[in-house]
Amino acid sequence: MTTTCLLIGAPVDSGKRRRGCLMGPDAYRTAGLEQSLTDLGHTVQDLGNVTPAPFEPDTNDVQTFALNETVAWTKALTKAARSAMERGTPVFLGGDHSLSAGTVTGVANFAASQNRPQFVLWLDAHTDFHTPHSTSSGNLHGTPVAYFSGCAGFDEFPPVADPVPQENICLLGLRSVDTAERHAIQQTRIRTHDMREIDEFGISKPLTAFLSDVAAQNGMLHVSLDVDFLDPSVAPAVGTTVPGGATVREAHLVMELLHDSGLVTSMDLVELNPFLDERGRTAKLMVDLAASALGRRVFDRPTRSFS
Ligand code: 6HN
Ligand code: MN
Ligand code: MN
Ligand code: MN
Repeated sequence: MTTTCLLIGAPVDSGKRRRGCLMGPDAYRTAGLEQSLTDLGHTVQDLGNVTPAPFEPDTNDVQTFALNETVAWTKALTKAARSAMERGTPVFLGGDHSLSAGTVTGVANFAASQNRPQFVLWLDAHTDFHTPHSTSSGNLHGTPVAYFSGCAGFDEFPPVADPVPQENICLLGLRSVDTAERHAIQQTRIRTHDMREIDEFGISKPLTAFLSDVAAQNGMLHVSLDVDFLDPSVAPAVGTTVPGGATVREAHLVMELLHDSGLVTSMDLVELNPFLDERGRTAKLMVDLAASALGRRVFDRPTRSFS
């Protein structure tokens, strides 16, 4: 199945203090994302980079760093995501994870217009379930899941028209969860799968269970891939490395299963900080993973018959 893939740069760098994610979109372009997807037979359009809505300079960065800028990005990306869904399968090139406050609310708004439920697969070491009130780092890249699922405490942000239902959210790869997030998430129906579970039972088990539910409800599926889902030994270009992450093969298997499912309707590639990369290896791995999600495979797997 070929797809119209829309590459949309989201050089958001306001979600944390360490700079560099603004270079992400160009790193993906340099690593050959467009060609990789074209080689799979897809129609690929690079729509360039989104720019934030106008915003007042942030003067008080104590409780939440760069709040106005992040709100401005959220507004612009919600719009960009909503309209891209009319035209194809958007792949958002981050940018830090605060961008998903915009992309997910935009795609969920489109799903609602189609009377279809929105689902989100969150591939990340972290839950990103803080609110602007619970965060101790003040870094808003740690908050998008709470925002798009409709939690209170985001008064400065646009209201969320179509919150993603908790039971439609699957967090996979967890290994660094702050106390406030742990307490909050345990009160929800969000599906959480930590690395311990993945080690013991394999990564395909929770994923295929989730995908069956998406399919059964004719859902739309947004996949948000944080670089730190991967083990830092294979993906060093991220500011929030946590040891014990997914291997190259575990990550590819996730992407291959996603492609086989035919359910993915939008995707984010987030948290790549090219300033921290080693000769582009993390950018290239992320491009390869995106290609797997869009159908790259070593061999077709024909049904074998023994007669
Ligand atoms: N990410 N929980 C930490 C914080 O600062 O709130 C880390 C957040 C990481 C954000 O994964 O995109
Ligand atoms: Mn994240
Ligand atoms: Mn993370
Ligand atoms: Mn925190």
